[in-house]
Amino acid sequence: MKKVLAFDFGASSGRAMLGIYDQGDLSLEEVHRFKNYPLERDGQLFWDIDYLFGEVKVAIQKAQQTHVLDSIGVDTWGVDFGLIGDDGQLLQLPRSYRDPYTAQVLPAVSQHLDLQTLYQRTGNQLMPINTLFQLFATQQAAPKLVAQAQKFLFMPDLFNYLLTGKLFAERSIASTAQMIDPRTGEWAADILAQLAIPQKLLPPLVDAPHLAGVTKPELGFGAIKVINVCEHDTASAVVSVPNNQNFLFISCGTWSLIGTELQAPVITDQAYQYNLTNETGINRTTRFLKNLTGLWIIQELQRNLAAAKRDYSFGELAALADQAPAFQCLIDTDNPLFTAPGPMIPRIRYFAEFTGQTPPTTEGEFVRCIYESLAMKYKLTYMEISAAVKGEFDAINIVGGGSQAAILCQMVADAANSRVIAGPVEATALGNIAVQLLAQGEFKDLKEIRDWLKRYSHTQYYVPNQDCEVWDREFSRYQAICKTAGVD
Ligand code: LFR
Repeated sequence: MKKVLAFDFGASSGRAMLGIYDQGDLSLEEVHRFKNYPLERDGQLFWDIDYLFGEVKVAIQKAQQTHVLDSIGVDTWGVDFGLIGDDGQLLQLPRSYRDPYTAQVLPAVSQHLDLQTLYQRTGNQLMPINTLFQLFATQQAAPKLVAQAQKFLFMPDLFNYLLTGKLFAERSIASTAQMIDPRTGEWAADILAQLAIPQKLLPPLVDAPHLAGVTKPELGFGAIKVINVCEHDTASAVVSVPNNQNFLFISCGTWSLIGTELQAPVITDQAYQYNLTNETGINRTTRFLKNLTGLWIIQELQRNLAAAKRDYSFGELAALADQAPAFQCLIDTDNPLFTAPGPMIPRIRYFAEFTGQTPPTTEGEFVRCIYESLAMKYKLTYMEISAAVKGEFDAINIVGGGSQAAILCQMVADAANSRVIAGPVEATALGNIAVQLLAQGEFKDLKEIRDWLKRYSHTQYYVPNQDCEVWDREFSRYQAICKTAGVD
């Protein structure tokens, strides 16, 4: 029997999931959940690291009250990092990518290097939030700070460092940075040189699963192994796609990551034009994908409504959307208008009016508008990815929280005219746990993990219905709307 603890830091909460694995049976228990909103100081957004590490310690204590832990693994979203000084301490709170401080960074970077060459070198979709751009913006605003730094650490590696005192960069999280050459899997040091970012900042790269170290004695937990799992939450989620065939995955949480798993990166002009990214997964596979906005707008809408004393669960919001008329209003869910936290209703109204549509009025209409727009975006991206890899997919696997939204899963089946396999919901935590179990020798390889997940995880199937033609028709209108709005 093995007992492992998986930490997953998401956009609104962090969680510690205890996995107890015994010969093919897994019991999964949330031992601790805590808030994870960015800390606002002087109009800037940061990771509240002392509070969060405090919660990590509480979670370990709670788990240890009744269990002897075999290992711990941490995953978070990509790109964010902390800077460590010569004394081994954080130099300042890590910035949150939700802070729009990099919004204008691409033109500034393009003064130093050609952006298409940067894509060719790193294979990463050019998103202003990427680590390279955050580092560049930090260096521009605070050169002394970067000069004082001894290392930079991605967020999960930072938590591992606080636990073990060891400094590493796990490859899946590092592959979100725009700083890795995906052909070799090593740092693209020349890129950093061109931006005058010191190479001494780069920690050694490791592949999951890797033993980062054991918990420091002064923490009082004894020596628990800390494993570098696939520390990028999306990489962990893709580990647990319960399919060993040719799948398109949608990891649907706050973000939607839509893509496929390949043996080598695809870095072509077409992939560049579609803004498709090459990230690294388990066994150095390529996650060839696009980062899209996911449930974020609905999550914010739910928060906005709750603040106005109108509390709805996701299920209730989906039920309202189900009652609302189809295809009234469509938005581009990736329009920058929707990126920052804040009131979504006026933003959707503004978008609708700007693109000559009648804005939604009821809550159900707003939610339906978001779900339909997401499904349209997935359809578009499905087409782009198929074109870029010159192939079709056997099925779409939706994993993560969004796989619970039957309304969305059916829309995706209809929009893409494809079979949809939905689940597991807990994909990220399961991927984190499975890779810890791989480290403990409980699984032989990725195939064995996925075969086990096929049996273990609860999945739902959706097949396209007759609405496919309507979706095709509405798709042209959607594309025209996006064009008017100026993105895609
Ligand atoms: C999902 C995710 C995406 C990444 C975005 C920002 O949580 O990790 O994969 O692009 O967050 O880091």
